[in-house]
Amino acid sequence: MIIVHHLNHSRSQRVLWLLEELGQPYEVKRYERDPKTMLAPPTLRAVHRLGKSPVIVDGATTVAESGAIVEYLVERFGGGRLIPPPGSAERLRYVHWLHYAEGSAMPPLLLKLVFDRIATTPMLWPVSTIARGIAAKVQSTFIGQQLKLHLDFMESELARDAWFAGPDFTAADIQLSFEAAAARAGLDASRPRLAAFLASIHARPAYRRALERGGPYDY
Ligand SMILES: N[C@@H](CCC(=O)N[C@@H](CS)C(=O)NCC(=O)O)C(=O)O
Repeated sequence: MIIVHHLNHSRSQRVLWLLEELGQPYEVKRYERDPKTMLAPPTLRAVHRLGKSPVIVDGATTVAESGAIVEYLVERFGGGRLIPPPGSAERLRYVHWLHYAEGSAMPPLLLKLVFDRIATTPMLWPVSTIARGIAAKVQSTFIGQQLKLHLDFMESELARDAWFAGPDFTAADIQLSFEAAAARAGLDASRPRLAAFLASIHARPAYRRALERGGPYDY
């Protein structure tokens, strides 16, 4: 039985969802973020030295990093499902999106989260004024532009097909489902295809089952 080491409000929700899509039984071991630091508890380090989620354990095999977990599960249990055929144009797109999610889209989203927090964390004057000034400058000169670039890119790519890799739903769509983060970055009516993508994934029975297994999810 696969064990998913699942942190609340985190990327490991993707892994639960993928396992539900594959119909593969799994056990969820839950971890709660520290409410102040939002970090994972130190107990997660006993599973993998980085102490981050997701991590899965499949018998003697431990796999960390959500993209690697997706590749592992699709190869081991997919039987050709949720991945385009080898050698196809869709397969290359699939590989691109699988890496793009963490490699390109996530860094500006994470920066936004950090700098939003700097702007709202109570601090003594004059540190608060300086910190908020720097945060606002970084947001306006770098983060905002980068997020727009990526959201525009994703929106335009969805003009070709309803799903990222092609006409069929794949595990790359699961890897790209950091919906709350995307919403924080300004996902509104001006990006109808991304909004439709989110509505489509939310309607999938496997997505809903995974939410029931994983608990509260705001990521
Ligand atoms: N690139 C890694 C990121 C892993 C990661 O940073 N996970 C977050 C949750 S979304 C985490 O464990 N945060 C708590 C911590 O860093 O202590 C992946 O895709 O798995």
